Amino acid sequence: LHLEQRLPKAIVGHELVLHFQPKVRLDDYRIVGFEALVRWQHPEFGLIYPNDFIPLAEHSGQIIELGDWVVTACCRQLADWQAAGLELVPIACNISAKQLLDDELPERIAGFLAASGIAARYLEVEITENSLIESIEVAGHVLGKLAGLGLQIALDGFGNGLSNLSHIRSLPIDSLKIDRSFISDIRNSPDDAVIVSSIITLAHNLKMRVVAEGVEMLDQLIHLKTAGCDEVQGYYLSRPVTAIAAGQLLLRST
Ligand code: G
Ligand code: G
Ligand code: MN
Ligand code: NA
Repeated sequence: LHLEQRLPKAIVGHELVLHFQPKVRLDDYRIVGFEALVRWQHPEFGLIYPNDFIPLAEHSGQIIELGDWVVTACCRQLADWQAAGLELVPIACNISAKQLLDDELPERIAGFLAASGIAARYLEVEITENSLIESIEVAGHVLGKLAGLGLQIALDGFGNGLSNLSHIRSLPIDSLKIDRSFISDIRNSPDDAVIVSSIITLAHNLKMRVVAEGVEMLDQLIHLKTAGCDEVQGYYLSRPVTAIAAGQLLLRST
């Protein structure tokens, strides 16, 4: 496919787009945030999903440039909504391991925020525990700087991968996103239900919010609300949508 060779051109040539998936608060069903998910609008192959090019970008190092594009596009989106008079909610972007090892990332993000006139609390980063393996020292330092700037930090896919409870003690984490593998069968699997309620208790006792991912059915949502989960994200509420559709959802939600 030669995707890797074309990627630099895609980054500078406006072929990347962000879709946005709402996070909904279970107290009042308002949208309290969005997750930005990158797509590549390829002139020949059509819409390409991140699983088909993020690994290539990580391997080649282009993830740094791509990641900067994602953050600037999130800042631009927030600035557009602010200019339109919408009440802002944070946008979260997914950050790869390589980005977390780049100790100049916090300064660049601070620059993107300043250039767009957006307060740091409206930008969130989602990291996975797998991205902490290579160097917890450097990654912890970068996360500390991001948190110091005022960004929110979410731990993505929690409970899956290489979970290590010392991470949530030592890192500045604001919310846990329960991996969707625990949500899919929550109504029928007592084990999954116990794991989810234990994660919720753990998070709340550590003063963190809990978001459930991959909510596809009403009965899952009801179960999560009863269990005290704070926020939900998933196809039942909305698929990831274009910027225009996301703005309309936000306008109707507030
Ligand atoms: O949107 P979709 O569910 O297909 O995303 C698949 C994977 O791609 C998810 O694990 C998601 O975290 C990752 N992903 C989506 N957008 C980005 C991005 O902007 N940067 C990075 N590093 N990963 C992303
Ligand atoms: O790894 P991460 O959590 O960042 O990935 C988010 C991915 O999950 C995106 O690719 C998004 O399209 C996908 N996603 C979002 N909601 C749902 C859902 O309800 N079910 C499933 N199967 N995937 C979802
Ligand atoms: Mn994510
Ligand atoms: Na996830």
